[in-house]
Amino acid sequence: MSGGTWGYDAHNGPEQWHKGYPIANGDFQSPIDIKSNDAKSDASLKSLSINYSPAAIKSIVNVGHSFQVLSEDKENISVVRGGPLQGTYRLNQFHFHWGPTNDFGSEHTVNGKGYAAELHLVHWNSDKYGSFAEALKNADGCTVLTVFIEVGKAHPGLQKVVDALGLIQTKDKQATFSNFDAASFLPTSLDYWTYFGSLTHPPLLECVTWVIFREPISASADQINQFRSLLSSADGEKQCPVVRNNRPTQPLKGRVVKASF
Ligand code: 3UG
Ligand code: ZN
Repeated sequence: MSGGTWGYDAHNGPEQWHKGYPIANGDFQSPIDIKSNDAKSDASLKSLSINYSPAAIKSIVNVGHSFQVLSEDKENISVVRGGPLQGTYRLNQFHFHWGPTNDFGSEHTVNGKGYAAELHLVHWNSDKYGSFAEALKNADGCTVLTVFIEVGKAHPGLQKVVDALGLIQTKDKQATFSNFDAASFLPTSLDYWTYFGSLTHPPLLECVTWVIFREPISASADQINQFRSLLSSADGEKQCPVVRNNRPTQPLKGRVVKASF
């Protein structure tokens, strides 16, 4: 990674990240393989309460290795509470992870099986911390609601996102993206697994209560294919598509995954 920045290629990818970010070899890294038979069913886990406001969604931005849809960071208008969480966590952004083909693009796996893509709805603990940046430095700082995506019927909500990708083809481009219902991405059942882990790319901070929905949602092959049309290159540079942005699974190191069901 010397002289450059991290990415997902051989020279700057997940196997190299530990050189700039030693926590890559830490005890609470993500993603993981969820072994469903080892997950501990926990009757005390409450159900999740998710309240998203379409008015909170503001913009879509190309961050080079991926794209993000940003939510209003100033007020608790889109939040998650309950489940394994203490207090209120505010939506900051959502983004996706994908792979070179739709056979395997997710970060988390279930019993060794990957999905075509994975959605991360990223939230921070706005009861305890003053900003997302501050929350990242704390074990109870963040929660990421995670939805697996399988190939099937086209997803109407995702189509609005895919249509906006044309406006942010190159790195650092931003576009207005508003009045979007992030709740349209939630599966019918809110049964979930939960465990403590990290951000899945640098800075890899161990600040995330992961909440992973058991039931996947569907998107069409064409919708997922269009993620790979995003460019990691800036305007005027040699065009370089984001072929993949998924980290392989990391050692569990004694952690116990809990199941809400
Ligand atoms: C994330 C995730 C982040 C990050 C990351 F916000 F949501 S993930 O959901 N894939 O675990 C960040 F690295 F991996 N950050 C937060 C990126 C840099 C700024 C702080
Ligand atoms: Zn992510």
